[in-house]
Amino acid sequence: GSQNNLTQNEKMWKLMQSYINNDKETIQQSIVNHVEYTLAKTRFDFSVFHAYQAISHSVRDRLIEAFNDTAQYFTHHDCKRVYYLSIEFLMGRYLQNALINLELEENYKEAVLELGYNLESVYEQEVDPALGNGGLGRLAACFLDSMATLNIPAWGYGIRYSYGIFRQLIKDGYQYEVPDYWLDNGNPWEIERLDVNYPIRFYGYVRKIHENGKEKSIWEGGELVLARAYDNPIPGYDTYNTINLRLWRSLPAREFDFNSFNQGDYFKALEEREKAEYITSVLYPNDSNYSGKELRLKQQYLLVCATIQDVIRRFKKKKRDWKELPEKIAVQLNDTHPAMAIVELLRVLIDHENLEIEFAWELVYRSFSYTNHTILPEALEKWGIDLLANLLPRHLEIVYLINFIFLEKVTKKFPNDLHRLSSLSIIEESNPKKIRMANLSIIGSHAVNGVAAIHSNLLTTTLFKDFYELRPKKFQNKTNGVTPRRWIRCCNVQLAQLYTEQLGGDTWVTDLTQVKCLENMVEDPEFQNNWQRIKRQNKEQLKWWVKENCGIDINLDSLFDVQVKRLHEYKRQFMNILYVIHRYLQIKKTTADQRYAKFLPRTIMFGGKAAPGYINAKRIIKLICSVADKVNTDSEVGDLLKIVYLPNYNVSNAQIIIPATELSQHISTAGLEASGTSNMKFVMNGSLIIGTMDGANVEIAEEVGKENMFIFGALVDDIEGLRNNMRNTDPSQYFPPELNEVFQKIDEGFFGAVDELRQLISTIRNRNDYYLIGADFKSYLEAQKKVDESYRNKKLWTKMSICNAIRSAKFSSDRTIQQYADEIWGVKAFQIPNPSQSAR
Ligand code: CJB
Repeated sequence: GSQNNLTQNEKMWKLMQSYINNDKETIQQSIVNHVEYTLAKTRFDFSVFHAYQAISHSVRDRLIEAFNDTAQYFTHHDCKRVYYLSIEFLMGRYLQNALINLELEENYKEAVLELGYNLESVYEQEVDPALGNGGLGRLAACFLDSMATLNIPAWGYGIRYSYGIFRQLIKDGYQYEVPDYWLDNGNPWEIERLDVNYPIRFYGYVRKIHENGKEKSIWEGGELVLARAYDNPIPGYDTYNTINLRLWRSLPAREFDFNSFNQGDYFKALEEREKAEYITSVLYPNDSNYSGKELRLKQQYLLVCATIQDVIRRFKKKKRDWKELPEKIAVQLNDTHPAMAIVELLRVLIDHENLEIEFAWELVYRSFSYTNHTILPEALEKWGIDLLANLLPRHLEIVYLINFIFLEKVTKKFPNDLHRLSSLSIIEESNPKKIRMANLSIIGSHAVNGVAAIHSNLLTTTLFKDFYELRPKKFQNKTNGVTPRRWIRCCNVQLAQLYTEQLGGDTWVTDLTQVKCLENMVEDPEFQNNWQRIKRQNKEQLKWWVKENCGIDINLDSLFDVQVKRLHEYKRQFMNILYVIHRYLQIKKTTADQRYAKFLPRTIMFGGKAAPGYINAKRIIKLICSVADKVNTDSEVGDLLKIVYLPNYNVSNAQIIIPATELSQHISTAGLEASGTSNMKFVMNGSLIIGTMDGANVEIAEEVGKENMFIFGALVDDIEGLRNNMRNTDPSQYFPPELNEVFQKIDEGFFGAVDELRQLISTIRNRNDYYLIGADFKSYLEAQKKVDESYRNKKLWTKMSICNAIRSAKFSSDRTIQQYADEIWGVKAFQIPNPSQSAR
């Protein structure tokens, strides 16, 4: 028949035209097919975990189809692309998010139920892909969701670590780090690209040759490894667009060194090659803390070098002039970790493509932009010259070249200003000299942004002041945001339902400003009842989680008070637990008959990982756990006070913790938390904030109203004066009496672990309270008192909670990404038509 007359291409097209259907039977058929042919299991002998695997593969099929169509569509329209480069992507579980974004959750729920499985328990089977430490990596994940949803032609680029952030065990009050080999059972969400491999060079030397009267540099020798692409489809919500997160894995190079295999030691030579795999083995578990390890620089360069090759290959697919580059690509640097991409692109343009340096440089900085995420000095990357000279010799030469050209321009504008010159220079004139990656990032970018208004202001007035004076227009603010898909729609299904009912539809999921319309429900008794019911059900869920994971019974009627984030002195979990001790001592001082009248029951929960080498952070965990031991077993206290350390805080348990929280703590020393993003998630889920005027708290207060938050503590402008005061005051006078009493109890060994805990408090007691716990403690106490008063008035609390949630629209990452797209990237949306909605 006519079939035989089709060309091979036409035949394939015809077969592919049968787009996947999503009725119950087709879904079930595809799941069963995967059980049989992908897992090679019999239908009668498979567990809920196999169900998870089969279901995921069936969802993956649907993702891949949209993913391929999207990529083709972008290519066909030759649109400007955004490349979001990040050393971390903290994605969390895929399955539920994918189903919700594809709007297939109901279909699958039904289909799976008939096969004998409850979809929720299937979700629980998935390990968290935890390729990030905390805020920075999670921000990148939220951004991908928003870029897909807003139909922006964007790709994420990162590293496929074999080991994500370690799993945290708490035993006898101490943190233990267990390796997270998350790929153990395979990963249905990725597509291994056997045919996308790029060579990456390390070490070697630069040879100079002369060609047409010009000097040319050739970087050669050293070691080669391969970077292989693994693609992770990212579906948008309420759109067919599905973008890509491309992660690189290192492998031994295909070319081999004849000499080493000829020495006779075959095994030794193989061993050398195997070392290549180690580069992308493990995520560095430091949050906001730089450590100048060579392996880390190798990871960074692998990411950068593979990505730039990929970007250039795509740009060159069409024949065009290099001058079009900044009109076709926008590269966003998520902090300085991928900043070497600036040098790498310039290197390719001048060494391989033979462009003139001035022309190439203009293409580079017009293409790049850079986001700063912290002003903490210990987090700023500075690579030693020797390390760089050895690992990336040509890049070091180019850095000097960039610096020379840049400083010449500065000198013209500010003659005889050596001080300014040395602060702007990429090279820190220390011994040994260092490369300042922040300076390189600013110089190589057309836009630089902070992540909340207060933080962006600090950048231009302190850390990057001199750069700001040079190019004020380069500096912008992009207040962070979080995706309402994962952080409302997925994690708080009941709240999502309430919104959908009240608003008569679910378009709020992509336009959070709609929930503002519920202002008129704030006083509505029925709405308030629904609100309370939802919070209580979420609290129940957390109660079970705590019972199962910590063995502790918590009181459902108590105020759920939560501080979950990485352990860090600037975040002041220490201050929180010192207050808890104070509260405990007050309860003990009250006679039994008065206790319940005087104190409100509270459950205070902490969670978060400490970097393995961060001694003080680990001591803070020990203090929290020691206090918990004492208090939780004190029969005089009963359920008036319970303290819980939630082990292994991660994205999937955040999805349980956050919706159940009534009060969340964001209490960093003013000026030190660049933004914070969990504060946004808590507010969206109706938690009230006790917090300082820091990071995005400031803007949250503007949106929800100060009267709906518990704000306390020194303002950023007070900090310097307070530190001076602290250093000049006798410690016994400096700390308020309530705090001295707490210190004394710890000193006495009341909570055990006396040596360790004494060392911890001695770090702040001896005129060394850098994070100003002593200065803020009094006002923290007052804020806590207000919390209790407000919670006593259930109606008032509910009202405050509602106001927080319905006024949180600004903190949707959709708003953030739209601003990046308009004000930094200059990209437009390209929405691909949904084939199932158009005639085929
Ligand atoms: N941040 O998570 C990190 N790691 C760093 O190395 C530096 C900063 C955090 O980034 C978040 C996203 O911008 C911020 O919300 C948070 O304040 C900051 O500490």
